[in-house]
Amino acid sequence: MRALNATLSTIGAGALALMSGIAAFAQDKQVGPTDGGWWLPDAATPVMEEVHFVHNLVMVIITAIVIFVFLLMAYILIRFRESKNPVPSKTSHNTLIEVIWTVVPVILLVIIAIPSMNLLYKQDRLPETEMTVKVVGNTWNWIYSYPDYEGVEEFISNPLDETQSREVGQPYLLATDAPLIVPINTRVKVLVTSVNNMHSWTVPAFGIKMDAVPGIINETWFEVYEEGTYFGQCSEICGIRHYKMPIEVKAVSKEEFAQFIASGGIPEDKLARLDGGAGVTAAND
Ligand SMILES: [Cu+2]
Repeated sequence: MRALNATLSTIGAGALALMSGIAAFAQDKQVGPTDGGWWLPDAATPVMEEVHFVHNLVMVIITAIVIFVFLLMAYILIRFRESKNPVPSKTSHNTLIEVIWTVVPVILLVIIAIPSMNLLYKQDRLPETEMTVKVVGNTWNWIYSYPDYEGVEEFISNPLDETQSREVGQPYLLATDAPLIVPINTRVKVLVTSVNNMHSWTVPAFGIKMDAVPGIINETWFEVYEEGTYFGQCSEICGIRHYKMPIEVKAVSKEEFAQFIASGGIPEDKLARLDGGAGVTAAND
């Protein structure tokens, strides 16, 4: 699947793929929107790889259809224009053509439907997961916790303002004071809910967009391949500061994650590094 995806992506976005390949060697890999970016973000999880595959497959099919219809229309306009074809044909029925224009779209729909259904199933059905994180949407921040581990407090992940983002060298409206920390190569179950209005926990590189609804716990999963910082945003139109609900997930090695949990699961507090920073707040303060 990865190899096929790579080939399809190269057809569509060769230059972009090359650029992100170079960026992957950077020390602290950051995955989020890029200036002038026009393709999907690099896949960081198996689900996103499949999103890429289905997306690229549909792109190839619809491009072929558009080109075919365009050429057919051009041919008809030129070949059957009034001056060239003064006596119009009275034909209104051709069985072979009718069979073709019914059967070909059905075949194309089946070709699209099979991987689409597989993808929906993969996104919806959780595999055996190795750990759980709980994500709570709260107007206007996210609350993260690790229910599997005792003595690990839940914490609030607040957005950084423009000056703070610049000072820590991370993108404004994507950077937070305390990222969600997860280990790489680990299947993580994500429980998503909200304490007030509806939000949506969306991390494009993970292929995740899960609604956070008060009174309901939705679940999804991811398994990150590579260490790095992955950015997302709330993507529900939840209110006036909707656009200020960034999501930052830091994928670290399993050893680093074990250390993080052993030391009480206290997130790296970026605000503490800045003058006048309020510091990370435990959610139950
Ligand atoms: Cu929101």
